[in-house]
Amino acid sequence: MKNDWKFKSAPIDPSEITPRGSYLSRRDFLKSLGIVSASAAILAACAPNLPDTADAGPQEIPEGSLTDELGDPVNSYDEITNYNNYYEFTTDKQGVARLAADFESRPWSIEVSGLVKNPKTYTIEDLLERFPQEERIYRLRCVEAWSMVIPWEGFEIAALLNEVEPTADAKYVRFEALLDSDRMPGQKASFYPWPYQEGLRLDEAMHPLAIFATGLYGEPLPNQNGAPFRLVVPWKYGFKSIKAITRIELVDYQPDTLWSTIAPNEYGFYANVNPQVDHPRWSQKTERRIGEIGRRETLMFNGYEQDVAYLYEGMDLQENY
Ligand SMILES: Nc1nc2c(c(=O)[nH]1)N[C@H]1C(S)=C(S)[C@@H](COP(=O)(O)O)O[C@H]1N2
Ligand SMILES: [Mo]
Repeated sequence: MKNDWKFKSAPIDPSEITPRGSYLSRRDFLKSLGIVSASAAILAACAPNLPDTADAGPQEIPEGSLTDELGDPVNSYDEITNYNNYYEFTTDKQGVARLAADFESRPWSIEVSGLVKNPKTYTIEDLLERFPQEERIYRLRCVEAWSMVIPWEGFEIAALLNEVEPTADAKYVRFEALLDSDRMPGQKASFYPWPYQEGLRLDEAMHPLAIFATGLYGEPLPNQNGAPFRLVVPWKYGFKSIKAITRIELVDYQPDTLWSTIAPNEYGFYANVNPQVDHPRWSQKTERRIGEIGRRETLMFNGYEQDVAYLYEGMDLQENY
């Protein structure tokens, strides 16, 4: 199923529209200029001091050359890395990039435990080596009614879960982010019940659209986007896609989540994108695509309805928001 699986919502396989590798990553771009890889690493580390042409990431991608399966162009690297929600650093979306710039995402390990036959602690290097990384161009729809299109690199959650083998009792997957207020200054705000945590039903986590992201635009994941390892669940509101994961636990109960703990009437466990279910304080019928003027209609399950609707058959989606 995995290899020949195609997006049902897509009229054409996205890889047929925008072949993988049709753009140059910054590393390849630097290579094409004759800059060797050792100095590329140094250049990357010093990027903020470089002139704009070398600084802005893969700006060599012709505008609009990469699209999602609906034909929407990807957002620019600049937009994706300078407008972020990441409360462990700050609640100011335009301030995350600067505050996260010096975050050390190595060494990093991810403990997988609970109701599994093969519990294991992986380093990020293990995961990158073990699971082939592929590109997935997904819409990200924030519960705050803005959205972007992001070219992620990563691998299916199912690949990792199949390796640790959930037991028959496992019903949900619980994800926990790093807890370290020395490295994440926003965690000094004690209003939030840190660490950030999230959860999925096991069948949601096993869905081929649900991935762990390790990169974007062909580069390692930037700190502000959740380096080195985050979840991406494109049919759900962005807050489900937890960044900086350090623990994954298979459990037999519906896990608490940070947002449903703070405001259960506003942020449910399911958090499926749904234009028919308004947030108590605003409408979810439309959204603002970053970089566009005006608003777009919000699509059921963020446009992935044909792929995921079966997961919720017979469920009341007004109740299970
Ligand atoms: N650990 C953690 N993960 C998080 C958040 C956060 O504050 N902390 N914010 C979430 C929200 S609300 C959104 S919209 C997305 C934003 O992802 P991006 O900044 O990569 O676009 O990350 C989600 N994951
Ligand atoms: Mo969000």
